[in-house]
Amino acid sequence: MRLFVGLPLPAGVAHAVASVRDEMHASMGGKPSTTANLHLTLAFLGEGNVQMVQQLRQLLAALPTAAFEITLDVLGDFKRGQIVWLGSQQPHAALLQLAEALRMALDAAGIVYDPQPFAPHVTLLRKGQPIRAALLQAIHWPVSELALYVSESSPDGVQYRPLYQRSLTA
Ligand code: 2AM
Repeated sequence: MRLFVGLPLPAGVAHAVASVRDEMHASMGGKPSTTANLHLTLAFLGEGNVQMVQQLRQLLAALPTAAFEITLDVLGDFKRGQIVWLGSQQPHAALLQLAEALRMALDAAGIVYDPQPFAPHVTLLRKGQPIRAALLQAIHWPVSELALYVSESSPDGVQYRPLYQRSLTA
């Protein structure tokens, strides 16, 4: 099982992000994320088993997390357009704290994750074109859910399926 922890987008936010994705896809091609797959990765865990999923459920349930809001207002890319994403001009302290608390809990539990520095973004499409970072009309995202996902491949493409989901409290 290929696992990661992320923030799912509520339907209204996913809809707004999907229209930016569609514009980018129309202008540069590439392989768009499906609307259902849109999310922000907090930690990529890689291969895991059932026992690890159980451990992760407990770990995520115990995270001290409060709801917060993210503003998505910047379009950018990694690896010269291999990943085209939507992110935030300003870092959000609550988001960085949540990612840090998660990483500390994973460290304490001995669960290995991709150690690259946290670079919050929502992937719009892959295999696109290099772009110049641009400001967009802000999309306000009230973050109120956290999920453990499994990445599953099928003939229809990759699907990110939540195995566990919890609310963040207001
Ligand atoms: P993304 O966050 O840029 O979209 C499942 O593969 C998800 O985990 C994807 O959203 C993917 O990219 C993210 N991810 C983060 N680090 C990864 C890594 N080292 N390998 C694969 N996917 C990774």
